[in-house]
Amino acid sequence: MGKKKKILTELPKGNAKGFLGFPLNLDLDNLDAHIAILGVPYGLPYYPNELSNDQSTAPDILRSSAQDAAWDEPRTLNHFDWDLGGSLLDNRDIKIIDCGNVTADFRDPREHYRRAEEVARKVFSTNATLISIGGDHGIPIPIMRALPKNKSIILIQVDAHMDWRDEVNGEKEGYSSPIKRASELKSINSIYQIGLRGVGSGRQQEFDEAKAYGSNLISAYEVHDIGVKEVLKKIPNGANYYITFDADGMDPTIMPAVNAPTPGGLNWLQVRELIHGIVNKGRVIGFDLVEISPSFEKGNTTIIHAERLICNLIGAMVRANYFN
Ligand SMILES: [Mn+2]
Repeated sequence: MGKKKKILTELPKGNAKGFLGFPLNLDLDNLDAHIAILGVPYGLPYYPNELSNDQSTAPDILRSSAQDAAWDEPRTLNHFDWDLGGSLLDNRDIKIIDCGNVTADFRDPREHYRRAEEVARKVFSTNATLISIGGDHGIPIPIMRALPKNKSIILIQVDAHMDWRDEVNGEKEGYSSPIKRASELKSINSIYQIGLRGVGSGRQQEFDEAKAYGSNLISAYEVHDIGVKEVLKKIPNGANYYITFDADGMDPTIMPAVNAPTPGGLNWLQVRELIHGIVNKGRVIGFDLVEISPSFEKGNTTIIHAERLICNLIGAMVRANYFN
């Protein structure tokens, strides 16, 4: 008898379609895609009741509540998109697969991260770009562990918070620690943290550690002051990039569904310009969008911005000739 095969991902709950109507396919060993979309619902909690937190519902809600899902025809794929100057995939032969959501084992909360890492490694090994939907800000920890070791990667974080805690309540892989854990990875060669502001879990010691590492800390106020073009000039060209995008990096007036709404965040124009700018510098090999807490949503505003953000990312990568 062979070893029972682990089920790494599962279909979204209910009758949800793949994100933007892209085909759902759980066969990760035969992945045939330029871009893989993946739900990663669960972080590692600081309190027992936080495992199945509000953020864990975001992948399915993004699939089912995106504007595109409300239309009776797949407009996003076929209609002219003014953000991109044409249709999403520019009439090119680009394959996008929604790989479903990473499964969990309630008897072992860490198993979800092991599976997320295994899925991410499979995707990266095919050279597809991975777009992960969280989940809280713990979920990039296993995904970044799976980043190819033979490429030097620049990490770009958009976030109100530094996320440099070594541990909280003994947990080293929760949502306050992704950048600290990234700083320990050999594959990450430099870090740019954009949108910092307000008060979070970080203290003076985390600030000092981030500075000692050489992380490039760019506050939201600096972005507002000097503009995105100047911010982009600080980031080297011609590299591989991994982008981790915390929804609270954007202003809470346009992304209200977050646990830590903080005034002064990036606006839509800034975020759009930043994403297009990074995509055109080199190659984005992975992106995650985390920390959407749907119970705080106001009028689908957060989800619509999230959807547009991912469409701008995809459309920019296609036009930068990533896939042909
Ligand atoms: Mn964060």
